[in-house]
Amino acid sequence: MNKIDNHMPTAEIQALDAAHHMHPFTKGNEINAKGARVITSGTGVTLSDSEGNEYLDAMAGLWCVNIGYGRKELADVAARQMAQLPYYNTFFQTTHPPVVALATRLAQLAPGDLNHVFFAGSGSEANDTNIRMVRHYWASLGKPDKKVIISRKNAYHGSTVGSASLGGMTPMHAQGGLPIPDISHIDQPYWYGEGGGKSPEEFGLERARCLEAEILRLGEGKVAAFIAEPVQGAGAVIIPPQTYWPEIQRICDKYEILLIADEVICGFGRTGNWFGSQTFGIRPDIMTVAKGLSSGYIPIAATLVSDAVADVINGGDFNHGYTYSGHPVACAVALENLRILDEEGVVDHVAKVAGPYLAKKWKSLADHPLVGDARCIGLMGALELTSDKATRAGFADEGAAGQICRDHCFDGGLIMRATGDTMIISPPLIMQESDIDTLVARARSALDKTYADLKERAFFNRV
Ligand code: PXG
Repeated sequence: MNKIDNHMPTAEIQALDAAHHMHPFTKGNEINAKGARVITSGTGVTLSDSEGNEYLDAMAGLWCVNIGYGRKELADVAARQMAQLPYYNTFFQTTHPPVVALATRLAQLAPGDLNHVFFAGSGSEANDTNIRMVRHYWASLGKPDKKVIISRKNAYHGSTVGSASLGGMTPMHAQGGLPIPDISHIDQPYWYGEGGGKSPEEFGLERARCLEAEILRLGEGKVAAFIAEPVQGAGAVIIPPQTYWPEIQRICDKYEILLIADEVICGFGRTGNWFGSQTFGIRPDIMTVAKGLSSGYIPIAATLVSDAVADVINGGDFNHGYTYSGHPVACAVALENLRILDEEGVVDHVAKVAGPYLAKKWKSLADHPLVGDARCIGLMGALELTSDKATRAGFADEGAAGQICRDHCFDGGLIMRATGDTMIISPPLIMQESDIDTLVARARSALDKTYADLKERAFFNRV
């Protein structure tokens, strides 16, 4: 009687959804009144809904379905592992083959000497692990006061109490008593929005030096680590100027601050290398991975740890771990996903084919009257909607233009996200050139319709 399947009428699914399911980051009453869109299946880069509509998914789910939908190999591996050993923990002096194989593979793939892996179930959990690990690391070295973690405004590091505190999203901090103590946030390298008349290079250096200023303000003896995404994802695909990361690296080295690269979005090919750290020449001490690790087919995440940090942590008990740390089924699925990424040359495809092609097509959208900036790197990109290209002015009703555009995208068969008035994409990495043509054509059509709507609704009165 309670079976929810694809044959149930959409309205019935929506009614049950409204009655019982609470959606993340959503105005509950609004979605309940309207009825959620019911997604029922996916193949390649395409999703289908319960009404038979098809969408090109330019968000790869939530920045995660790197190999695309419908890869049966992953389902087969999961079924085999479930039959053999569906679960065992790694807490009590035990291990199992899938967790060993995945840790070994990650150590091979990761840059530098990130040879040690602590598993978690989500990016948020892995970042919570990082908070405890870096503080415990310094305490173990006799420096218990080195516990402040510096992060950035508008960073996204997760939704648990710890990881949301690391993140710099003010609407998240406003709920539930965040942030926890000893986290501090510096300004982000968002040149389009905050760079004013400065060159990107000058601005990148200036924003990197905010880290040095913060370390000096707090005192080097108080700072444990700096955490950042190589490219801010949820913050609206903020690609730092070329000068930013080298200066950040110099500062972390100079002041003995651990550098944590949050690769939850940038990892596993998104920027055209296995990791964003390689794209930007970052040498992290710790790396957070999730999402693309399993292409979202199953929840799994990890903290990758350098030899030096692991040496200290392994010196005693680390009183930390999750029931599902190194879950055998999740590890087996992740391994199969990494095999596909590797053997099918998906990362190279992003670097040599899809990334350059997207760059050419995506940047051509900058000529649209509504677009103030069209930027991308690898297979992630953003369009800044503006009411005045010359001044980069936004709109009086912030976020409304983005939502109008997002709705036109959906109606036109394209899933593109709005973050405020910035449209963002992060499609599956297996996109072919013809998919990119479709993506960009649908995006342009949605922009045209949005522009017409905004004019009609007098959104441009401000300028
Ligand atoms: N770090 C980064 C860089 C992320 O993007 C997390 C950590 C947390 O991962 P989990 O698996 O705990 O969600 C993320 C997640 C959005 C959006 O609106 C982005 C994420 C999650 C939810 C929404 O773009 N990223």
